[in-house]
Amino acid sequence: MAYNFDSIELQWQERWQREGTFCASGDTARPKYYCLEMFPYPSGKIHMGHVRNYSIGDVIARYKKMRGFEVLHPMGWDSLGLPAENAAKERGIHPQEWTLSNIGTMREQLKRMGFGYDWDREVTTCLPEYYRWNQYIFIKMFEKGLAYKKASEVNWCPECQTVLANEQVENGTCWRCEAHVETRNLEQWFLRITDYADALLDDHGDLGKWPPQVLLMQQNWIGKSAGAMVRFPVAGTGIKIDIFTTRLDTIFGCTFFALSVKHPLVGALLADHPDREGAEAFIREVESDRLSSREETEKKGFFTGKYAVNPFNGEQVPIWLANFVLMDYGTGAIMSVPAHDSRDFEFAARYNLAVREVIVPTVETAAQLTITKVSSDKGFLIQSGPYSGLSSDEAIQRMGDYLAQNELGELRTMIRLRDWGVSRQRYWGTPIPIVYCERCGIVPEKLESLPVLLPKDVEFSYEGGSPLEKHPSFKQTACPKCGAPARRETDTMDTFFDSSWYFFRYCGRHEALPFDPREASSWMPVDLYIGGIEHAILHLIYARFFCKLFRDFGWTDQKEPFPHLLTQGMVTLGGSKMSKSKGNVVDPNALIEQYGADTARLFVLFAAPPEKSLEWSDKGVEGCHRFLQRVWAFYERRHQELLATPAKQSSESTSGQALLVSLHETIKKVGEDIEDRFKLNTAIAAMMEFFNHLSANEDALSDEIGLLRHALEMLLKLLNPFTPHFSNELWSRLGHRGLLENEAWPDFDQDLIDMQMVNVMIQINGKVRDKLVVVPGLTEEEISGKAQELEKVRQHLQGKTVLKIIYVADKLLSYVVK
Ligand code: ANZ
Ligand code: ZN
Repeated sequence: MAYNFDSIELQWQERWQREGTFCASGDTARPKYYCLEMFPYPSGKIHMGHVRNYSIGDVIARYKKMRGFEVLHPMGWDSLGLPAENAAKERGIHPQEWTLSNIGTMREQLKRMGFGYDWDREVTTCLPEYYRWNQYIFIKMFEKGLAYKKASEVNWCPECQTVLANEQVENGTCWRCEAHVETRNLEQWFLRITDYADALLDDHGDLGKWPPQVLLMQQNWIGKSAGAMVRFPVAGTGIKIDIFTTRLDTIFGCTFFALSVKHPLVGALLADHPDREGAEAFIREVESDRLSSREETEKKGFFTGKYAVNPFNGEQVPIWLANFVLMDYGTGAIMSVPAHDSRDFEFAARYNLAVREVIVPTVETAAQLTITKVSSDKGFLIQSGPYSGLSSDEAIQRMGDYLAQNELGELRTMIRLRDWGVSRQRYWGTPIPIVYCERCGIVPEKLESLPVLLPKDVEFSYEGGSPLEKHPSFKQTACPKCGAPARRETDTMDTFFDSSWYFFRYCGRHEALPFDPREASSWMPVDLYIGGIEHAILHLIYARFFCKLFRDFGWTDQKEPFPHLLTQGMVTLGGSKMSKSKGNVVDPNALIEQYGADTARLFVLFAAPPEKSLEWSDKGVEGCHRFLQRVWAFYERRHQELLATPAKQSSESTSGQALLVSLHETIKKVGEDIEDRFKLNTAIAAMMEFFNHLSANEDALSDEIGLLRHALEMLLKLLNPFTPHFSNELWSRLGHRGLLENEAWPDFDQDLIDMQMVNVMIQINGKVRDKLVVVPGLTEEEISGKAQELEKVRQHLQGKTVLKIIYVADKLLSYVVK
């Protein structure tokens, strides 16, 4: 009978579900293992990226289960957010129906892949039973001053009368109506993540199992720099402006001063400017440049007519408005040192401003005063009054002392990270549980009144603000404090809020808290978190922030939620990422229909190591399928004998011994590859190699059926995490009633491996260059293939022609080369 994956796969999926094979229990003596993959956005159906991510996680989860761990492997839906709202506008489907129906489809697809999830713990963020806890957490944050409101800028389309996300602004115009986008100041909600900036940085020490580039990206995102704040008075006015610099040592080289057009003192500086209109036009221009592209535009400036006084030497330098000074970093004002900062240099060149060098690389070069190119390296000071001759670091300390003593500023550390703006003027999100009362001000909803339900009867149109804003009664409520008529907040939360704590929720539900702290303390931290590199910054920083916050709330004792992070590579076709817009996608459904879930799993795991990108290959898929067919055919060929014979774990014959060695080597390698940075591809290669060995010796072993049975059974155990339906099917056909998932992972016998291994010397022109330690009985091709992977052998063969190869089995491989 042929390998009929369709009926096989459905049957095992049903059995897993029936037996609750993957339901985790917190109460066991077994050690725990929490394996987590990033939950998907339910956009319609699963794509290859999901198949890959979830196949990797499933192998690890199943492997750990066979290793004796109590495994938690949950799944859920990150199901609030803009696409549902767009679908509603475009197709007239309510976001809730669209989302829940997508979830239904995708859940079935995941089951069809055979992924072993504990579906009892499924989390769906768009349901009130989940988002009510977003509201609860928000209120707790509000009570501690960690959620607050402040005016902040948003993109505003005057035609559509609505707020636009950055990605909805195309070249400064609205993506929908092409009207010119403006910025507006709106009151918005923020979370005080900056309070946790130091903890987020310091605890990188606990994240040794994260990819270094992810840590670096987070570090840059938080952007902590040591520097100084310096107060510059504006000549002839009472105004003083603070700047932030990382290079206080260059202050004698400051030849001009620059301000963001958004700086609050711009108005005061320009109050008596003769060309007010020119100034305003400049400000508008910078604004629209900023909206139209995120790339660095050319440097532009406008002279304010005012001068700033350098507190170190009393020098007056011109104050400019400059487009490269950002308001949301530092103080929004800078001292410009064109000799040592390339942005300042570009600006100075354009507007003909002075350039004065004050840092040289060595003490000796201090005498030469020629400026060749901008160097921002630290060095030694010149032309810097009493500080000349000092090293940069020494000068920074002394200048810092001077600032502090004279109250002109101080040494200070700045961070780039901003508080997290969580307000969204949208419908399909968690309503922010706040009420505005004329008498009481900003009042959080009462905890016992949660959830603040998202009303279903809303109108989806672009005009006139968000659907909640336009809803006839949602806004009208009573003040939770005094009962007077009051207005409900109509902003909803950023969906990153939802994904910042869902992994706590999987641990267990609770009546009065977002999750069960007792369950969480037994399951957390997540032992392995697997997901795309695109979440390297925001999601992972927010989730780490929430974990620290929950620790301060007393809900967990964890500092870090994910001590081990695996970022899987993308799936490509024709060298570029599979994407609908490029039209280069392979639909997982088609693949399952043609080859079955086990082949699909095997291919995505075999074609590349998890963290590398994976190029799609139909040939590769076929190759994996053929492998399974060959194992199947082996069973078919021998099944009557196999069934009639008990497994035997030893052998007296040479080929029998060689098979055992190869088996134990394979058990060892597969386990080690999985444990060592999840080299699932080489683990699969080892199993394929083992099966080749087995089938090559099938005839030689035809009177050792018990041994063949043992070998096949062990192979099925090793394969089980990768191709669980296939493995269980053959396992049961061999007469076993239980599931392979409940079998222990096989042990290997190192003594047996050592005893049986042979040393094969590799000679080149009579000289021994290296040796191979291998199982006995390998062919010349197998040995020379392995030999050519040895570095020393490769070196000596490079550029040479092989004239002759002599092979003495299990002893010597000798090359004669010229
Ligand atoms: C003078 C100077 C001399 C600077 C020099 C650098 C090199 P990081 O390291 O990223 O923190 N800067 C400060 N605030 C800015 C703003 N709002 N927009 C644009 N640039 C700003 O960068 C700090 C440096 O970036 C500061 O140090 C300042 O330029 C500039 F040889 O001051 B520096
Ligand atoms: Zn009130």
